[in-house]
Order: sequence, then structure tokens, then C-alpha cells
Amino acid sequence: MCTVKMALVAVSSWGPARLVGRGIKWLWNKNKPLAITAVVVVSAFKINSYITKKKRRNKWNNAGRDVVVLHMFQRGRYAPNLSPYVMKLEMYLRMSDIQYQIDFDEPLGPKGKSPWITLNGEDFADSQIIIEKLGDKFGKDFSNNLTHEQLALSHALRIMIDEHFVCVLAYWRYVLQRGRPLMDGMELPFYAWFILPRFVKTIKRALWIQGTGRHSVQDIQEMGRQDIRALSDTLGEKPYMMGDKPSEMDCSAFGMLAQVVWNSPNSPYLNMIHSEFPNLLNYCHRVKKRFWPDWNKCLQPPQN
Ligand SMILES: N[C@@H](CCC(=O)N[C@@H](CS)C(=O)NCC(=O)O)C(=O)O
Repeated sequence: MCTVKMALVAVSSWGPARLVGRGIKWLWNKNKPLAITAVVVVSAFKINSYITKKKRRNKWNNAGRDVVVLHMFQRGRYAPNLSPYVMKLEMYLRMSDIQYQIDFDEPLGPKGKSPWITLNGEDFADSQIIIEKLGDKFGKDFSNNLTHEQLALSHALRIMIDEHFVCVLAYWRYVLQRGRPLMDGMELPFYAWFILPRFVKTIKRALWIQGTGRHSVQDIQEMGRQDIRALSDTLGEKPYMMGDKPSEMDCSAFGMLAQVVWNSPNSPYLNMIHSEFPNLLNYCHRVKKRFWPDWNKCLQPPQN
């Protein structure tokens, strides 16, 4: 009996399982055999998930010396990913010819965000931190030909894309469209429709706290136009954002513009790119052709 009691205490102290633990305690007072069965079932479930995690970890740690395991959300229907940061990092891995494998089992990493990577048994999170880490490790610096002024511009534009435009686009995707582009852009199980409203609410709240969510729709749209114009003016007639050669800045730019071009049908931002900033559309197709020759195979379901 003591063992059962200990199991009850253990179950109730597993953070997320606390609720289950309380339920079992309640059951213990009502019906002991049923409570014991519940403890056995919950423990079996826990042990199974522990073993699964352990197996995954072994697989990632044994991916091969210097092979990056890129953890991400499922592929998209129209673009390889619906996360601009995942696209950014995968583009960098392609640009720098670093060997990588993809893992869809655990998309959220140590910071609770995607993407993240495992490299030689160590985990790293945040697309930018990872790019800088990999650049140092593999000696890949695609910005070493840039002047200080160009580096400063590149830095400022990256922040504009990763931290500002992302909020503008998220407002359209999750607040105005209530997450529909996510559901349309990915093959998700039917129950995702039940989770979606909660997810949308969380993002709406985050955008309110961040500040974007407090502006009018017109103002947000205008902010988006200014960001897109800044990118278009920077690109001009050049093949890549900072010149004739691609640099890290193109990873952020393409990762985000791909969201507009392939994952935001009928959005004001796609309309702007078509009507006011066509150099960005050509840029997206150019980058796609060079770095994503297997684009169609990277879709879910894969296309021919
Ligand atoms: N600064 C991070 C941002 C990553 C990020 O926000 N990822 C989103 C997907 S686009 C995510 O994981 N969201 C899940 C969540 O916040 O719960 C990076 O550059 O990697």
C-alpha cells in the first residue's frame, strides 16, 4: 500500500501531470482498485514517453560528427515551412553546405521555440544565435566582404524583419485571418481546429503586449508597407540583398518573404509585392531556384 501511496505522491509532483495526480487521489478515496489501475496506466504512459525521448536523443546524438539535426515543425503545403525562422535557418544550412538532418518529432527546443538544433550532442536554440555559432564553428562568414556601413544596414534590416515585420504578418495571419493560413498551409490533424482558437488568443495577447496589436489595421498595414519598401529599396537591381553574393541577411529576408509570397494568399502584403515591389518577387524566385532546387520535395505532401 505504501508503494501505491508513494506512486500517488510521485504522480502528483510531476509538474504537468499534477492534475492527473489530483484526479487519482480523488479516485483513491472513492475506489482503490480503480485508483491503482489509473496509477499503473499513468506510469506506463510516463515510462513509454521517457523511453521514446531517450531513443530520440540517442538518434540525434548519433547523427554523425558535425551533422546538424534541425528540429522543426512539419513541412508546409506551399512552402517548406510556415515559420520564417525555420526557413531562415534551413536556408543558411543550404547556403553554407553544412550537412544536416531534419527532425519533426520535437519542434520546440530548450527555449520553447522552433527552430533549434542538436550538434554533436549539444542543443542550441534561436535561429540567429545558431547561425552565428555555426558560422564560427564551420568558418562560414558570408558577410566578410561587407563594409562596416553595410554590416550595420544588414543588422538593422534583419532586426526589422525578425522582430518587427514578423509582428505585422502575425497580426494578419492570426488576428485578422484567425489562423486560417496556418490551417490551410499545413497538413494538421482535425483536432488542431479545436486548439486553434486558444493559440490565436495567445498570439493576440502577445501582440497586444508587444504593442502592434494596439494599432489600427490601416496603421499596421502601412508599417508593413514601409518594411517591405525598405527591403525592396535595399535590393534594388542587385541579385542579393547586400550585393552580388548572398549573405546571412538573405536568410532572414528570404525566410520572411517566402511567408508572404507562398503562405499569405490574398494578403495586403502579397498584393504590395506584386503591384509595388516586383523586384522582391523576382528575388524570391531567384533564391528559391538557387537554394531550394528540391522545393517541391520539401512540401507536405511532396509535389513532383
Ligand atoms: N527568435 C527566435 C524566434 C523563434 C520563434 O518565435 N518561433 C516560433 C515559430 S515562428 C515558435 O516556435 N513559436 C511557438 C511558441 O512561441 O510557442 C528565432 O529566431 O529562432
